[in-house]
Amino acid sequence: MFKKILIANRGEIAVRVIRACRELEIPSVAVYSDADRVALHVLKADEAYPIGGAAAAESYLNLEKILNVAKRCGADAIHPGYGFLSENAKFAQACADARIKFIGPSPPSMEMLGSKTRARQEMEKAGVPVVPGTSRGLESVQQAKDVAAKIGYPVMLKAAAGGGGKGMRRVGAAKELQAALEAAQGEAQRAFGDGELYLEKAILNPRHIEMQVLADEHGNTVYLGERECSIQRRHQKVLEEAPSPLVDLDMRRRMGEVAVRVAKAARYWNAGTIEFLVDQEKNFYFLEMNTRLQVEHPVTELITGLDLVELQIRIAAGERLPFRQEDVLIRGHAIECRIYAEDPDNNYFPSPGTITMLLTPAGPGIRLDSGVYEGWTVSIDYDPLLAKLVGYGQDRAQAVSRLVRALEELFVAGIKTNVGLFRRILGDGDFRSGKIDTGYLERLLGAEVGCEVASTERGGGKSEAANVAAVAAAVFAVLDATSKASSNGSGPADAGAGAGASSWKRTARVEGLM
Ligand code: MV4
Repeated sequence: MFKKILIANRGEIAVRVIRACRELEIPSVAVYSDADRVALHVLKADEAYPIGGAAAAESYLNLEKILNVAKRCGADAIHPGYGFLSENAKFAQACADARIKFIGPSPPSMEMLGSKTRARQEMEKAGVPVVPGTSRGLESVQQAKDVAAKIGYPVMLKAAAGGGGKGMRRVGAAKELQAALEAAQGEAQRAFGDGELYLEKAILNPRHIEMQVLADEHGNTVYLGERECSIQRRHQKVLEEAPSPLVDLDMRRRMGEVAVRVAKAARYWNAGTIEFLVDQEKNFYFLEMNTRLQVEHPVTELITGLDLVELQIRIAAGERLPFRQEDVLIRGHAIECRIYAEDPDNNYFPSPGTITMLLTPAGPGIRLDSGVYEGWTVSIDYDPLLAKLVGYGQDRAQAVSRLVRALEELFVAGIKTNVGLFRRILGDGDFRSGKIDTGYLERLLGAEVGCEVASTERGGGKSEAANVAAVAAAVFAVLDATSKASSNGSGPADAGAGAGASSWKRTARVEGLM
């Protein structure tokens, strides 16, 4: 087993990895930027070292600084968490070159799956169902038109180096194709330094369902069930659950076996996630594989009883999987709410500031993976995820009631949060009956009165003025939060629409005490 693990990340996921290290009795090492000197992960780790400026490029993305700390403090493994360097094959290779174990897959696996066209080629070869389309970079407008005519419009243009919806475009007809190709190629070139594009048939109103896999370095691979991730906004997941209300035993087995085939085709090891698009007839298609631990891993942990981070560490240390596929049992239901420092009244823009009061939920079936504490100042430099509130129950209804109860217990003051959004989703009839697809959240928010930006977008062309106004409001929100940080004037964060009268009364009572 490792002697010391460095966590190349921050926030709730760094805290999550530190917890696993503690249980394994492995000393943990935090790294932190100038903005994170008193961050929760720094307070909780056994050792902590500064790595540079607040900008991620100067700290959490700086592979040399991180490797230098690892060498200096004697860490023999690095856990990358999610985001930052977690899917960077060059970083994984640099770790190997420094004889430090990267807790994740091999660099060649990461490279193969990082190129979406290469991944499609390999998966087609392996007999994995992929969305009809091209698996090589598009070479001309004419070629794109020929393929699109054959598979039928609408089609999606995607960046080979992209993923997660970045640089994606929907094309409804042949006459739009040339302009879309040129725009998408420029965008991909600027965003990823690689303009390669491919084309897929557009699946209408798809669901996004992903399968967790775990593989050891000795060729054993298992699937741990699916997660339903259809509740997203602008490619940002908001709420995830496991199992998916759509998936029955037979579908789970078929998707799981395909996921294992994907992992084996990529000679994959450690934890990974295979993303599928599911159409209205419940056909599923491979989309991409994420080569990291995901934000939403806790819902899988709750329904399987497994500790994914502990297993990641054991696998990286060369251990064999301690169970077989037939030993993996799925029991109960789990739902995760991603609590963000966002302003629901300002188009869910990041809303940094100091948390002046924090009351956290607990009790039966509640798990809170948090990266913040009362008094902590949420900065604008990073993703504004504060915590993940996860509800678990014997069935979906119990998971929902427990979450609703926990959301009532949660109280955050000083910053705005998206907590009110979860009250709406969990109380919504379509959600409760499992009628969700990737358009669900836009529909729910679009139906909201006074949601002007969203309704403008639904109407077609984006309003430049609305975007400019939103950016301006966000800038003012930041300036405002800074100027009155000590006046306690920013008020309760979670008393938004739908909170109900009792919540307002409670807010008044708590404020009266402060
Ligand atoms: C698609 C699609 C429809 N058809 N591909 C967006 C994220 C990226 N991983 C893939 N995405 C999509 N790819 C085809 N051929 C629709 C989406 C999509 C989506 C997917 C998952 C979750 C939310 C989404 C929201 C809009 C579009």
